[in-house]
Amino acid sequence: MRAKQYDAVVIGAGFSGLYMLHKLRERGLSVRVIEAADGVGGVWYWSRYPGAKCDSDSIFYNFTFSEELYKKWRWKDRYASQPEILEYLNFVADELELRSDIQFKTRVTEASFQEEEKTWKITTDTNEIIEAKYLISGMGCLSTTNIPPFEGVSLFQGEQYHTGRWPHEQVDFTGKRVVVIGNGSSGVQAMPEIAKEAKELTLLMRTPHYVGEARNHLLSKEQQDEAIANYKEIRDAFFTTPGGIRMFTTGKSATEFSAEQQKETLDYVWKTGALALGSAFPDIGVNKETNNVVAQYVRDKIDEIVEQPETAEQLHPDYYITTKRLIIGTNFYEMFNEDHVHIVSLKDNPIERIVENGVKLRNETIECDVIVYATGYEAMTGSLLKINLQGRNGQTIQEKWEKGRNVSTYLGLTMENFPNFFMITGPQSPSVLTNMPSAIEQHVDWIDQCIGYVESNGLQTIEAQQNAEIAWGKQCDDLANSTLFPQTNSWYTGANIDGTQRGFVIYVGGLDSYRKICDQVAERQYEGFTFEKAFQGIVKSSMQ
Ligand code: N01
Repeated sequence: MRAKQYDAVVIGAGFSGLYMLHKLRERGLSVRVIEAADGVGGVWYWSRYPGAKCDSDSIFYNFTFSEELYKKWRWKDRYASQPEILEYLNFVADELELRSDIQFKTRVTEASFQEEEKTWKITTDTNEIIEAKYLISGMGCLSTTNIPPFEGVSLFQGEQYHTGRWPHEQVDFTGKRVVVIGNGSSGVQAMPEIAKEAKELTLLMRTPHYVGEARNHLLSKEQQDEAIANYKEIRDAFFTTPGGIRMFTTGKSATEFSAEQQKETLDYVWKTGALALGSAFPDIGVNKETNNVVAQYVRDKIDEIVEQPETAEQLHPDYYITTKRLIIGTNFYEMFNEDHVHIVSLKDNPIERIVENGVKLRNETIECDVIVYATGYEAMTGSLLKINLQGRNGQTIQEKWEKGRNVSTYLGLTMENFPNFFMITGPQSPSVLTNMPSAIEQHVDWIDQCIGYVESNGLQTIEAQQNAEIAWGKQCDDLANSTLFPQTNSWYTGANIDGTQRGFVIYVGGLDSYRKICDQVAERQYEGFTFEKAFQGIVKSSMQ
C-alpha cells in the first residue's frame, strides 16, 4: 500500500490539535489531524456526563491568539458546560475552516521513526499508512479513561457508564438506584445532577476531597460585553500569570493575617466561588501552616453544611489541600442532606468485585440499577503509552519511560531518541496546573516556531539531547520536592493506576516562568537540541 505523505501529522482534534493544525497550515505545511471520534472536541467530545463543566471562568477558557476569533464568541455561563464548550470548538473549526484536514473515526495505533528517510511512519486502525516529517501529540493529559480492573464488571445486569465516555443520548436515572464510584471533579459535578432523578444515590468513596464552591451563573449581556472589551487583559493573563488565568489572591501568606482576617478572606472566596481557595494565599503549596488554615476552613464548612455529624466526618479530607486537584462544585455537600443520598467509605470496606445486582464490598453488597464509574483517567502519560510509538533504533516509549514509571522529557515537549516528535501539554510541562487553553497556546506557538526554525535552516531533524533531558527532569523534581505536592498520592503522581507510581511529572514553577525558559531555549538557537542536516551530519546546539 502506498503511504500518504504530509509534512505533519497531529493526533487529536481537541483544543491542542485544532490550534496546531491552524498554525502549521498558516506556515504552509501540509497537515493531517487524526481523530478517533467522529467530531472535534477531544476530551470535551467524550465527557458528556450530566453537570460536566469547565472549572476555569469561561472567559479564559478559549483561544486568545486571534482577537477577531475571540470577539466573535460569547459564553453563556460563568463556567461553560460541556455542550457549550463543544459548540465553541465546532465554531473554531468552522471559522478557521479546519475540517478538511481532519480525518475522523481513525485512531493512530503505531508510529515509528524511519532512520533512512528521517520521517515518521504512522499506522492507523483503518490500516492506512501515513508518512510525515513531524509527528505531534495533541492527545492531552486526561483522555485515556481509567476503569479500575474490578472483577465481575461484565456480570452486572444493569447499566454502566464511565464519566469520560458518556453516551450521546441522555441517560435517564428516574426511579433508579445509582452507585457512583469516585468523587473527583467528574463525580462531584455529576452527582448532584443524578440525585435530582435517582431513587437512591450512593457514593462509594475511597478518599474524601476538598470541594469549594463554583457559584455558576449566567453571564449577563454586560458581563459578556466586558469580557470582549477586556480581550487584552485576558490574553495578558495567559502570558503573565502562573496559571494562565487571573485568580483572586491576597498575594500574601495566610500567616501574615490574623485568624479573623483569614476567615474573612476565605469567606469571600467561598461566597464568590472559583478555584481561589488555591490562590488566595500563594504559599498554600509550600507552607503547611497556610495549607492547614485553608484545609480546616473547608472542613468547618462541611460541618456547617452537612446536617448529620457522622456524614460530615466521613467527608473530611485530611491530605494537604491542592496536592490533589482542587475541585469546585454546586450543591455537592448539600446533597448529602437528602434522604435518598448516601455515602459509603471504602476505607475499611473496599470494593471486592462487581456482581450481577450491584457492587460487592468487603462487608456488604450495595444493590443498584446503574453504576457510574467516575474513576478518572490514566493521567499525563496514558494516551502516549497506548500508542506503539517507536523512536530511533526501535526504542518504544514504553521502554523509554519504563511503562510510565520513569518519565523523561526535555521541557515536556520533546524526547531524546524521538526526533521531530512533539507533545502538547506533555508530562513535565505545567499542563494540568494551568488553565488548559493558556498552556496549549504557549506549547503550540513554541512548536510552530521550532518547526519554522528547522524548515528555514534546511534541517532534517531536531531532537532533545540526553543531558538536556536529564537536567530538565532534575529541575522539575527539585521544584516539585520543594512543595507539598509529592507528599500526597494522586493522579498527579500516577498513584490512581495500579503499578504506575512514578513521582511528580508536572513542572510546578508556573506557566509564566516556564514560558520564559522555553523562549530562552529558542532564542539560544534551540539550546539542548541536536539537529541533522542533509549530507552534512549532526549539528549540536549548545548545552553539551
Ligand atoms: O477523576 P479523578 P475525575 N476504587 O482522578 C476514585 C479534569 N476534569 O474524572 O481519590 C475506588 O480526579 C478516586 O479515588 P482516590 C480535572 O483536572 C475537569 O473526577 O484516587 N475509587 C477519585 O475519587 C480533574 O482533576 C473538570 O482515592 C476509585 C475518583 O475515582 C481530572 O479531570 C471536570 C478507584 C477519580 O477522580 C480528573 O477528574 C472533570 C478505585 N479503584 C474532570 N479508582 C472540569 O471541571 C479511582 N477511584 C474542567
